[in-house]
Parts: sequence; C-alpha cells; structure tokens
Amino acid sequence: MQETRTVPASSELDVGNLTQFEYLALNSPLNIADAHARQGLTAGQARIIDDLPNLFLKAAELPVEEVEREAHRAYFGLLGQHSYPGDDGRVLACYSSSVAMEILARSLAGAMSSVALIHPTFDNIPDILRGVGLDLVPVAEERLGEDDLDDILGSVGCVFVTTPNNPTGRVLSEEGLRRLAGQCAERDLVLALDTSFRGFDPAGHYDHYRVLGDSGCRWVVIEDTGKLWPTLDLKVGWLVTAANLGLPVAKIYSDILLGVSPMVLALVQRFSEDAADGGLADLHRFVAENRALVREGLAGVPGIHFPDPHSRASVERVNVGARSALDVWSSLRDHNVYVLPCQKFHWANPPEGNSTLRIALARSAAPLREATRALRSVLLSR
Ligand code: EGV
Repeated sequence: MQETRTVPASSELDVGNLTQFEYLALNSPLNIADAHARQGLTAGQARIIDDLPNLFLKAAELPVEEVEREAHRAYFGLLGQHSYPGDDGRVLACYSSSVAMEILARSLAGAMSSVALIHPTFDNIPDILRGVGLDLVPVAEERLGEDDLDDILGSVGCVFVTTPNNPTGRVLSEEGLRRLAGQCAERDLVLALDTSFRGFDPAGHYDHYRVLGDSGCRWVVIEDTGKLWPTLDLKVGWLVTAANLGLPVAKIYSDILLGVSPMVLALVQRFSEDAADGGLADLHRFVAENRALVREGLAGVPGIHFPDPHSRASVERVNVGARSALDVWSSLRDHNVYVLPCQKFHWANPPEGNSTLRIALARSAAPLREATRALRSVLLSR
C-alpha cells in the first residue's frame, strides 16, 4: 500500500509554548509530557484519600490559621527548610506556583525594568516575566554559583533561579547560594528562587532560608507541592518573602485571592507527614527506578545520550543526536506517545534544544515502559 500521510513542515510542528505541547498529551494513556505526578497512589497515600471526608470536616472546623501553620510545619520541615518565616504572614498560599509567579512578577514590574533569569528553564517563567513588561537577561545555569557575575548583575534588579532546575535537575549548592545571595545583598538586588522540584533531590534540602537570612539580601522563594504527589492537581504554591523585600507582594496577592482551600492545605499536610514517614524515600526510589527503566530501555540506540547524568528530578532529558527532536516528537505522536521537545526551555536561544526531548518520570512503570519502547523503535528508524 502506498504511504499517503504527508510529513508536516516543521512550522506546523510549532504547537506553541511547552504547556500547549502538554495539552495535546492530556488524553493519552502514554502521556510522558508534563511533569505533574500521575503515578498510582502508594498504600500510605491511598489511606489518606480514603479519609478525605474526615479531612474535609476537620479542615472546615479548625481556624484557617491553624490549618495553614500545620501545613507549613509539615511541608517545610519535610524538606529541611526549618528557618522558613512561619510566624508573621510571610508564607502566602497560592493555587499553584504559576499563580505565585504571576504575583511576584507584577510586584517586580513596578520596581525595576529587567531580571536575570536562569537558562534554560520552563518557558512559562520567562513568559510570565515578559508578560508584565520585564526585560530578561539569560544566565547559564552553570554560572549561578560563580563568584563573579558582574557582567550580568550590573544591569538587572532581580536574579531568578529555578533550583533544582527544570528540565536539567541542576541544584544550586549551599555554597553557590551563599555566593549568589552575597552578591545580591551587595548590589541590593532581589534574589528569587523557584524550588518546585526541591522534593526530589536531597541536595536541595539544606536550609535555604537560613542562608538567605544570613546574607541579608532581599529574597523571595516560590515553593510548590504540585510536582511531588499524585493528588490530581490539588496542590499549593507558597510565595515566601523576606521581611526586607520592599515589594508590594502581599497587596498584589490580596488582589488575586483570599486564600487556598483549607481542605487542600490539610491534604498537603497529610501527604507531607506520610512522606516524612518513609514516603519520600519511596518516591526517590520510584523516580530512580523509572530513570533506570528509561535509560536501559534506550541503551544501545546509536547517537543518543542522557545529558543530565546526576539529575534526580522527576524528568529526564534525552539527546537524540543528529535527529531532530521535533521530528521524533511528531513520529511518537503517531503512536499516541507524547514527550516534550526542549527548544522552548532554551527561551533565549531555542535552537539549543533542537536535539533534546524531555520525558516525565512521575508515571506508573507500565505506561512508561511502553512509551520508552515506542521511543526506542522511532529512534532506531531514524
Ligand atoms: C512541567 C504547566 C503552567 C507546568 C508544567 C511544568 N503549568 N503553564 N501554568 O505546571 O515541567 O511540565 O512545570
């Protein structure tokens, strides 16, 4: 039979931003595109879900302040962030970290014209910052722990860092954060961190709030429970600010929302407690096994490699060598398998991502194995 399907021109493959690529995958059982957690519940997590009616009633009964405080204690404590400012309204709960990001962006926009932003990173961060009119200066992620960032810091009002980074998994070390925060303090710059992937990597569990506090810099941290547990997007993005930040974050927060559902906060508390009770170690093992499954499933395919050998994030990049990542993405789509092409992560220079794909690891092993098999056969045919 004659092959009738025409190969789309590459412009037709330009679906839009990364999230728009992720939308296409949402109805496929072989969706390994977005980084939201979609694996099955563990036994401990299933018990919490079985108890949802009680959780709802308890959340309705208790004072909101108490529910918030308990959720903070459980989540920040789980991840080693003991010096978080729990006592004076500086931990603001948002529906998602992107909502927190939008609030931060709006408050930055009134105070400065440009921001230094880690490169590469998930494209909704540059898009939100540009959306409020800020100019962006890229900083390669490898440079962020360096001593001398004068060429970059001289022209901006804020430095924004995703750590662990998405998609590379790279973590800013304690010493690196100290150096960066010191330079920001010297120049009176805002240092903003997005730690949405923190839970996956113990290297990110040193007490960031102590380092930031000691530096005296003006800091903001966006914490996110959304990537960690398969809670069907019931999650919190926390917008945490330094006492000396000097930006109208609380006012802009009040323009956007009154607060997050206490039911969701109580759920986050329970999942955090389960994680502290062994669940986090189980999750780390689960992600490591899925990473091994992908690497072994693609072993021996000519010309490919894994650019982030030390990553512990719940995503894995695959470099497809001389092939075009977008062509591989398109062929996979014919098998109903959805990955993420990486160009848009390289927001200042998209061609840098021409030969990489990102695979989500927070998936049950069976569909991940099936999707990896399809990827292997597509790669071998090209
Ligand atoms: C990832 C998408 C947006 C984001 C997906 C993500 N959310 N655009 N508000 O959650 O790595 O797949 O971060």
